[in-house]
Amino acid sequence: MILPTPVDLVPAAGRFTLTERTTVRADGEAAAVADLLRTLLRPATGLPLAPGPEGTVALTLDPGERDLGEEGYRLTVDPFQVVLHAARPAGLRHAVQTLRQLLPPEALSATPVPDVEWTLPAVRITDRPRHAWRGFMIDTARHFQPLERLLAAVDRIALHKLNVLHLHLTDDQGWRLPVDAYPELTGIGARRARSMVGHAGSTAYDAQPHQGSYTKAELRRLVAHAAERGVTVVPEIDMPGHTRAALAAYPHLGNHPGRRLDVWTDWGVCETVLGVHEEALAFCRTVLDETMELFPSRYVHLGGDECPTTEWENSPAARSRAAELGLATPARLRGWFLGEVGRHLLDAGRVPVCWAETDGATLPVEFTVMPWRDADHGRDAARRGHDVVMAPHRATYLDYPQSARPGEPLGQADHVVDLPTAHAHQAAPAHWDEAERARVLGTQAQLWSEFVTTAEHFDYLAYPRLCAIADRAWNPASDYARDFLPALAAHRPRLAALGVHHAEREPATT
Ligand code: TNX
Repeated sequence: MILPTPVDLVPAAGRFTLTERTTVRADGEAAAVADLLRTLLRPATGLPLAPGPEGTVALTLDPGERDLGEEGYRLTVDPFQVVLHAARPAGLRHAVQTLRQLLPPEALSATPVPDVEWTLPAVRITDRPRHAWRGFMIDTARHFQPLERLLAAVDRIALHKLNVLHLHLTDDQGWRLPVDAYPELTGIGARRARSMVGHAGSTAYDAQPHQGSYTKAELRRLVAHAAERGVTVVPEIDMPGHTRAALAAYPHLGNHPGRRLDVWTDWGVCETVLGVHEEALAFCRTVLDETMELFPSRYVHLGGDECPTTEWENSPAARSRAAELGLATPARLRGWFLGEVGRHLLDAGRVPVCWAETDGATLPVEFTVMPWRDADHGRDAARRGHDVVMAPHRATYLDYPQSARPGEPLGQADHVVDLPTAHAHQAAPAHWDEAERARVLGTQAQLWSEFVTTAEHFDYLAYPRLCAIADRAWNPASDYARDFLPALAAHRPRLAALGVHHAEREPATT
């Protein structure tokens, strides 16, 4: 049983076994996907799966197969051959992930597994995703997430046929992106003296520094590793709020040039924001130029969330800027700021993305919007003509506890996102009209990392809820009890073979 659940799967009689002698036929662009198949199967199986024109495993591409679209595929297994077929390489990569899941779960192990027959059941699968954007956001700012964890995350999300890794790289508590023009962003901004223990507003702190940043070489490696697996890395540089770490490094970018700030050690929403002057705009453009050099993705995320406007309201310079621009109130400067910086991305041929906030009406229509508060903010944005990627916190925030059971580790406390809730989230809700639904690019899960300090906790929060979100984003017809839960039961040994520390129990269903 495959996860995400395929749209159409017909079991057939017989089976096919991969052996030392099995060869793989793949022409043109399919050859790179055959390499991926070898890379993924070799650690556990040791099988060479050598290229050969007569191969009984065939990867074929036919751009004329319009029905399969960008990411659809057909996978046919019979006793004589295995055929992976798609219109585009992205579809073939998904076929490879399905093939891996048809094998015994040990096939996903990172180390050799002796004495296993690498057998596939005969089957005919025709499959394609409901949504083009199926993402996972990782917050690398609140707690630094080492490169190895991100590389592993890419492997795992590709297994679940997710195709976007959204990297939240900067925030009040840390700046993780190297920028040559502003070296103190990581020199000063990547380290904080301590961390608040507990939720926002707590008065307890640990006594240890927290730090970390990536090198450009590491980020390039991540982008290449992801691309080979069909995953696009979308970088996020949060602005004009959530910039305290940058302001600790370069105070002149803020609203009080002479002030010395530390990298924030608290959780919650920080009052300190960028100024609305030319230096701050030039800073953002330069940072984005270096970001675009590292990340070829069409989409670049500008954050834009939770931007308190008190500093602007109290700043004569910001107030007069708002007046010059004809804005009704300095609070409108957020939309103006994002519009200015967004235009820089548009001029470079990229699409700006930002989190939806209540003043979203002032954003240029070219922005793609991510509603995170209320799902129906997505509907408002769609009506204004924005493309939308749904990320409503009540269904997609994996930093929320997954149950109210005693002993559940510390998470954002105000809500529980259990497995049925994560699975129930429809990115394009039935009560929206056709035109609104057509604006929905897809959906994604968010792992904010205030409380995520170890690989084990990261996995525990992500799995299996990410499996549920991936299933729903791929196959909207999948029923929780009838389709998803049995697929998850078959999938858990795969997670175990991958070394994922997944939450073991499903909540009781009634
Ligand atoms: C809200 S969602 C935030 C994050 C926090 C998260 C905690 C969003 C755009 N902003 O800064 O980490 O809540 O759940």
